[in-house]
Amino acid sequence: MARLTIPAEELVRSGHSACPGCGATLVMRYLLKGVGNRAIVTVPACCWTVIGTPFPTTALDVPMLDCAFEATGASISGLRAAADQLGLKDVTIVGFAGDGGTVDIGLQALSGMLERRTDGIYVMYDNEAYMNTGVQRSGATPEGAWTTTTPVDEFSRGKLEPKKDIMAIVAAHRPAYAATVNVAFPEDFVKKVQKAKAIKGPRFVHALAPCPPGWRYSSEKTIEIGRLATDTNMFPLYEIEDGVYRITRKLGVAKPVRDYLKTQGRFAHLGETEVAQIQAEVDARWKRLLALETLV
Ligand SMILES: Cc1ncc(C[n+]2csc(CCOP(=O)(O)OP(=O)(O)O)c2C)c(N)n1
Ligand code: SF4
Repeated sequence: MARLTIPAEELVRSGHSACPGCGATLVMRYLLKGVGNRAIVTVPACCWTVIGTPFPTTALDVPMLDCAFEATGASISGLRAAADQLGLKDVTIVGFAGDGGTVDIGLQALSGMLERRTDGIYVMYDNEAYMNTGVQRSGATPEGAWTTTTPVDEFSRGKLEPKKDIMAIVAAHRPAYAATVNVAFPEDFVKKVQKAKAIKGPRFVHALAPCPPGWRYSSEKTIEIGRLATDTNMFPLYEIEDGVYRITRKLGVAKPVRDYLKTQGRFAHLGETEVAQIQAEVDARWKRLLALETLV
């Protein structure tokens, strides 16, 4: 019989209201498998408030606090202080926010939490747009992607600006631990969360969360597309521990980014020149990451 490498306990219940194939739901599932049931999760306005709390029920078997859109980092610090006052030392405080709520509106609160050295884990699930309000571009939307605010028509070719590098912003705060994870690699995901749990201080997890309606693909393809994101180096897997970088999935030869882009309707308009530009940027970012790994 195959040996289970990730905990069997489920802390996300069935009957939630996510779309079929939702990567963000898998992020919460694997996160809680790694953290365990002594956790309090604070969630700002995003898809997950809708997924997790169809009134009068909850999809989580741990307490969940609904905070304001911009406040996740502050909410983590407040919950940690309250838990400490109550002597709840074994409780892990987790913030769980979307990319819009993190790289844009919540950036100041995240920076404050990291700078205060709050003992908590901030998880950003990255579906690369403001999905809950109808697929508007966020700072984390990749270059070239169609969204409702970066349309594809005679005047526009999708998003013009590159994806904001949240890991670099977080790394500049010298967190105790930071890691990228991907729902297509659950063992790596849960292992990193377990590691984060065991470390004290501010920790950050950047989780890729494919989104069928927002990325315009059929819902059964979530894992296949997630794998391609990492295997083309679009979304590399690595961790930063005390400032030291370690790449956790390195390929001999990465697949071409074209293989990833062609799986999703949001990139369907891109021509050969635009794909080549994206490939060049991915190659440059990968080279930089390899260089960072050699710095100690
Ligand atoms: C201050 C404020 N502005 C706008 C909103 C409306 N709003 C609710 S959810 C949301 C989108 C959230 O996007 P993201 O953080 O990327 O999470 P996702 O919806 O993609 O899961 C917005 C704009 C709000 N709740 N509060
Ligand atoms: S819109 Fe995307 S992130 Fe939101 S529930 Fe649906 S699949 Fe999940």
